[in-house]
Amino acid sequence: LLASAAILVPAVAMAEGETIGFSQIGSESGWRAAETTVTKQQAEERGYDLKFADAQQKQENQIKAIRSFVAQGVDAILLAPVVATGWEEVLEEAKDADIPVILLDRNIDAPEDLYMTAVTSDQVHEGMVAGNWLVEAVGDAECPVVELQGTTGSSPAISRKKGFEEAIAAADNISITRSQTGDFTRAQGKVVMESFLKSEGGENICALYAHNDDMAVGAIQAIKEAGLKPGEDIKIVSIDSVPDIHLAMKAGEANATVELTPNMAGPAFDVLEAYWKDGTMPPKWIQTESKLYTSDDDNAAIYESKKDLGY
Ligand code: GZL
Repeated sequence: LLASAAILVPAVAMAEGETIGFSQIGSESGWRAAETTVTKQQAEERGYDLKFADAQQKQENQIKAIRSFVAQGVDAILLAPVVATGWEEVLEEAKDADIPVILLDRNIDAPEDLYMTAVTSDQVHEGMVAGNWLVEAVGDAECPVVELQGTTGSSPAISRKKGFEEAIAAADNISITRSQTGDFTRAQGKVVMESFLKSEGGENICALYAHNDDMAVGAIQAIKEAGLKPGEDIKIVSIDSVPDIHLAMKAGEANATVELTPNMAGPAFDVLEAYWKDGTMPPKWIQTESKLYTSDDDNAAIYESKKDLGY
């Protein structure tokens, strides 16, 4: 006897064909351009329909984008939050719509139930790695440091400052004499470094700590235009490991960088697929690796390995 025809119900909602909204900060740095490239590639490979929104580094544009994604009824939202505060209201709306939100590359000050997980590096650790490198590099020589901070109010700017200061705290010969935001951009990094050189005098600056490589690359230009040798007269340590900082290190114009992977979307999509498959919930933090590179490394080879990744 033929049993009544089984009604084939998909056992699980397949990830294929899901619609995902991505609220991206902008393209302020080479690193972020690479993150966007990788995210789009990953979505393509996994068969997602990715709705991409570039906020031009404005939180209100990110909030508008999230509201639009909720109205469209997307299956998940990726958010790279430009600053750490001001997200509760709009993330409550996503939660009420049962749309999982995953944070990419930055953290927020909000109740953990408002996002599924955060895929980020340990940004305090990144600052400590940079500070520890400088402590090693200068020994007991007097070393006044200038600091180019990331975007004001962003989690990397807050945490990378904290970690660096912890690392140099015990070194009486190392102190931060000037600190100002360069908003993670090359252009601002150059402008602010020019003001540091003018106010301090290049001969009174031993090192630059930049919260990302793009600001360091801008500062290198300013240091050269001031007639000084970046990487020698002024040591330079920064974060991201973008291709151009490896070119600078190869030329002896920068000294160290802490690598940040642009592939935050891969782990994010993996946990979404696990959730859609059987309801598995990820931990609240998925930490990406941080690796120190210096001018002693084979920077030509590292540049070649990164130059086509969309930076
Ligand atoms: C850090 C990330 C930072 C990069 C910068 O996780 O948010 O934002 O270090 C980018 O290059 O602007």
